[in-house]
Amino acid sequence: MNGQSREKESRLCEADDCLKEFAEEVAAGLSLTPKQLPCKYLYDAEGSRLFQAIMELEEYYPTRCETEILNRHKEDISTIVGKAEFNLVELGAGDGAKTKILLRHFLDLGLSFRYVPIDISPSAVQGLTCDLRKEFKGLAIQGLATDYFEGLRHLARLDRRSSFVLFLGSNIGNFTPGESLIFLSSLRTSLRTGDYILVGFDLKKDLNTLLRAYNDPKGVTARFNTNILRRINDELGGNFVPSQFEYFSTYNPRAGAIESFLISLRRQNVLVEQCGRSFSFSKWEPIHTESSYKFRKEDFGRMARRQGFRAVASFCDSRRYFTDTLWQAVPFRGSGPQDQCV
Ligand code: AVI
Repeated sequence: MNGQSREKESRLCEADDCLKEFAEEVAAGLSLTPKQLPCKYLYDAEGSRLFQAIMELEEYYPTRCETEILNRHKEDISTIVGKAEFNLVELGAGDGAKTKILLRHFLDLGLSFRYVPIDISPSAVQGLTCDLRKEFKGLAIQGLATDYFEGLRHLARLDRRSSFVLFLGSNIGNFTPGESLIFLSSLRTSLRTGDYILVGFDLKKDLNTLLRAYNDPKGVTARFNTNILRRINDELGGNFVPSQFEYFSTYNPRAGAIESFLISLRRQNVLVEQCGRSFSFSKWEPIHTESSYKFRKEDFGRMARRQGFRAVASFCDSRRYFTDTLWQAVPFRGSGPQDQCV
């Protein structure tokens, strides 16, 4: 086998592995009570396109808030992080619309960096890479389509330049509190002392604003969530009828999260061939598709300290809806990363 066919073969195996994992996670999630599906599977090509449409909605304030923050504070950010050569690594890069504000600013300043966008959707990474190559001649860019945790392993293997990691859009809010701590601790382990991260947190706010953001009247958010059923049909041989499920999203004040569901409108059985079985739904039974946690400043100050970071600066939009917080990796307490949670 020559080098090219070996590479093709290994890509096919990777795709097979991904499909197997998808089938396993769907089977596990639909066997739970209450049923759930991992929200990372919302982002195939169509899901990423729908999420971009969400970001343009008037009701979905986080994108506009973060755009305002980056425009207002790009100078503060570059002054802090831009002293030496660095890798600008973005986890969950999407269409990179907000990141372009920083890219343009860093290039105008003549900073020496390479951009490494990482996203679970191959189509998003491809589209972004093409788009940036056209828009920013001379930008060094090395995209990667994978999930966050594989992205962190890649980050740990990058060259010896320092890293500046972007984790914007309150993507961290899609983790449970426990998952956030595991994620931040893995992120800290992949970094070197002195590296920086910029993390976006959506803040707790009045309920109407929160509820409107996830219940837009055009139904884009409903389509975004329902798309996961179509994806299971296409990729795993499912026979979901998406119109027999209704999207429902509400704020759970005890969890501090918007929680989103697809609710079965009738009693039904759904076969998913790749899972090798069918799943039964009773009338009004929910599938939990996504949680979007909202934060208070005290919450993420504590998270930073517990996970080996020092909060350097915090930037808010004018309505105080959203914060981008800049953290620096500090030496672990004790003898190693395992000692940090004390
Ligand atoms: C990507 N993530 C931070 C979005 C959120 O707000 O939880 C995904 C989203 N779901 C519905 N609208 C937006």
